Amino acid sequence: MSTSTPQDSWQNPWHDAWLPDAAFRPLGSRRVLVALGPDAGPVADTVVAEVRRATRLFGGSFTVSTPQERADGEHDLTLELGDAPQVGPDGFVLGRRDGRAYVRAGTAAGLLHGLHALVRRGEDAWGADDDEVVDVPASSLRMLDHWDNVDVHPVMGQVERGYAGGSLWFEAGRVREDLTRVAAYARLLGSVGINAVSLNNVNVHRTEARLLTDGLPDVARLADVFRPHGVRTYLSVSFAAPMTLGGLPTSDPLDADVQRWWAEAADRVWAAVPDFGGFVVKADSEGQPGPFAYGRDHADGANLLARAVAPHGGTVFWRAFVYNHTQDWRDRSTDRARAAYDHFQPLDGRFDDNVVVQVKHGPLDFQTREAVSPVIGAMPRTRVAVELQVTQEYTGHQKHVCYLGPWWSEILRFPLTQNATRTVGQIVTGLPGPADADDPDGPEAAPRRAGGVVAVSNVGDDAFWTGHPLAQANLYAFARLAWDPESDPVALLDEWIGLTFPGADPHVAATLHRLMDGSWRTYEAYTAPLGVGFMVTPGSHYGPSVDGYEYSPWGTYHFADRDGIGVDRTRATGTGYTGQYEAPWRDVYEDVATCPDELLLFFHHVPWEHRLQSGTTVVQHVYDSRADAVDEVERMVAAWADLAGLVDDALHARVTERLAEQLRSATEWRDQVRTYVFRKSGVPDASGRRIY
Ligand code: GCW
Repeated sequence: MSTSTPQDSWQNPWHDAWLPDAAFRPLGSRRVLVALGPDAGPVADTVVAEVRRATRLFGGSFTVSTPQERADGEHDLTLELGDAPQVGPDGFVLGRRDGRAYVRAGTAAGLLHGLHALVRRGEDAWGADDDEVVDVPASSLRMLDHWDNVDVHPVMGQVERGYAGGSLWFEAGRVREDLTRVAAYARLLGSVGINAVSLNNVNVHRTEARLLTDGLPDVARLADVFRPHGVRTYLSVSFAAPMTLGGLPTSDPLDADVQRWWAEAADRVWAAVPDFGGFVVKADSEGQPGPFAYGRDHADGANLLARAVAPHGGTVFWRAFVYNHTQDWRDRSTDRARAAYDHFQPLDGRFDDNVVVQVKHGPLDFQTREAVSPVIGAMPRTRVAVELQVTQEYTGHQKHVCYLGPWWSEILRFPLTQNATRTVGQIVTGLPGPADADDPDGPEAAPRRAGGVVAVSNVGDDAFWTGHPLAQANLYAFARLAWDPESDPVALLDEWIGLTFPGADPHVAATLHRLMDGSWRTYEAYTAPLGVGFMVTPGSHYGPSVDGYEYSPWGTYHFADRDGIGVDRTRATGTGYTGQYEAPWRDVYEDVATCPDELLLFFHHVPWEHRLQSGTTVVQHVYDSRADAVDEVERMVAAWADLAGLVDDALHARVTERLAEQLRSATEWRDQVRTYVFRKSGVPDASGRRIY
């Protein structure tokens, strides 16, 4: 049994995540030449610092030279900044020739990414000569949004929907003095190619708004910490800022004073942070101010900010999460799922080029299972980004093991538009799709529409970064999928395991894989069934409350009664939501016979004894899958217990504690959902398992 404390086994009071020293051993024991031009900049300094650190730790050596000097001396690896037009601003070439490895890039950021790609390959990077790999990110924008509050919010705390302690940078009303930990975070992000962070909550409270004014020196300090890792800084702003900060009587986007106020605000921000990225905006959503107050639409609102930031090369990320959160549950015609499309699709073509419409991946709100949002494919004349949620708001609050890579991969690979021939990943990254030749805007249109891949971060000042140590894999997988939406989420899981637990007993890697690989489906199987969503405790969104949102102004009902369950979103008899999709999905989802089982209750209201494509009935599916999933959690608990002494003690203890809560919570879900369904339907469980 290992007796080490975290402080013994980690270099810092926080966990090393996927960058433990041991992962650098293959690189650090080699002779490395870093060939840079003069004044290569802060990211190049990071490359040098990484190599210096690794070679000092593991006995290798390194030289920094200009490209002209590079022939001198014997080297095992050359990291070279030079001409590499084929890899764009972030990519790199990696290969091995005549027994030597090399990484070449046209920018320091590309070189940094190449260095880490080499680290990820471990000893394999040092084997026989290999074909050259050209690795270019699919998306030029790979962004994490942080819902961090400057002040501790009375309900939401320091980080809204944060399950990993406080904010890494804000503490009790201000930016922390000591940003050492932020630098460690920036290093983690840079190592997996994240290149943008938004610092503050999209729900902008009064103190956050001040980041735009007297908070700017602090924003600049944070930008200084992120910059050496190739990460640009963004801020969430309030649409009402001209009034709350500027003292103007209005925030009307067509008002000249308002326009001037934003232009001056942008001037101040870029004066403080010359490479600032831009603004993220949640407007007319869940109580946030927006253009509707002035009878204007979201294009008017977004373009107001876009024109203010355009002279600086800035971008506005305008969120499409707009719906009526004060609806009446008695009103059967209002469907929250329709809202984003109804608001935004008619505006296609009206947004300025430096506006990105940021769309949640599903039409509701980051549920465990939702249909893919039709908005993503419905705006061919608009730059669109997809927004994923790494923080586990609806997927177990980082108390449950829930590896989300497979879910995001399904979303990114989903063929949404143009008769199902362009995937979400292709739309948001601009990667060519098979339908480009038929594109009404011409084959070159796809890249113009690319808005990027964005997610809500799951980190905090917790020693493990993410509360649940295994939730680090979600941050890792998101970043890697943002780089390449086609990557295999199972391979990414193994990559993460290999880096985070280097040199571990093979039993450790196998157990981690076994615990995490299917964990999203297990979570789905003990929570809300067949895509119906919600059924969570209102407010916290943790734990079961089957009718929690059934009579609520927020929408999202399941309509269970003695005869059946589900939401009729068909064109024929329901809310018409299926009509927001292009063919074939508008028909696939419309027909109960072709609608995939996992989304059946999202699209249809069916009798309890409706037979699924799987052959079982809805009611029996609910009974069986909930019970089987809890059995699986029991096996997960046992498998983890078996790793005691084989992984870091503190990490083992933390996961053990979380798994105990997962088992308790999953059992509660199982029993409440099964019992609810039995009481409504009166249909007994054919398996004879206990119902309360
Ligand atoms: O999922 C909901 C959350 C809110 C969040 C909102 C949003 C930041 O419950 O906490 O607010 O979505 O995405 O804007």
